[in-house]
Amino acid sequence: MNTFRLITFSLLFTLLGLQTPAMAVFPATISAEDVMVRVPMPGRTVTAGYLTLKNPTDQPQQLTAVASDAFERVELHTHTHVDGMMRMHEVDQIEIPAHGEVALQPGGLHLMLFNPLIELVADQSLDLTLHFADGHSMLVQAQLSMPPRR
Ligand SMILES: [Cu+2]
Repeated sequence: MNTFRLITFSLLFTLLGLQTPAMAVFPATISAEDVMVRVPMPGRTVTAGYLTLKNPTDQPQQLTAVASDAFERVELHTHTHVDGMMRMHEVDQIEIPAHGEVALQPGGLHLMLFNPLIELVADQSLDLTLHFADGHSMLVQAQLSMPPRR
């Protein structure tokens, strides 16, 4: 679809009092899906968060930090195998490849959230702010979920 057609379409939608289709006008950007934070286990002050980041742009993007009003501190973590043991450690950033995605999930990359500042209740949601290396940030809603039973 060429630019003239896009403009015509936008004008038509405007004349009809409809919203202009967002995809036709704004450039593609990072999206976050399945954003989830575990309710901490009883007596614990640390918990994990997971999400999938999709990057429809032509450039790789890097998630550099996550912040939440509900926690004192949030770190980016990964798991590595050391001498047959699963260990986790902090990473500086998480890369989302161009036209690709990265999943933060149990056993791999994840968010580590420290010292909740509010009471966390399953099925409620909380805001996370994602910060990227190119300077932009994004507010996403995380669903609070109970830890898996063992
Ligand atoms: Cu961790």
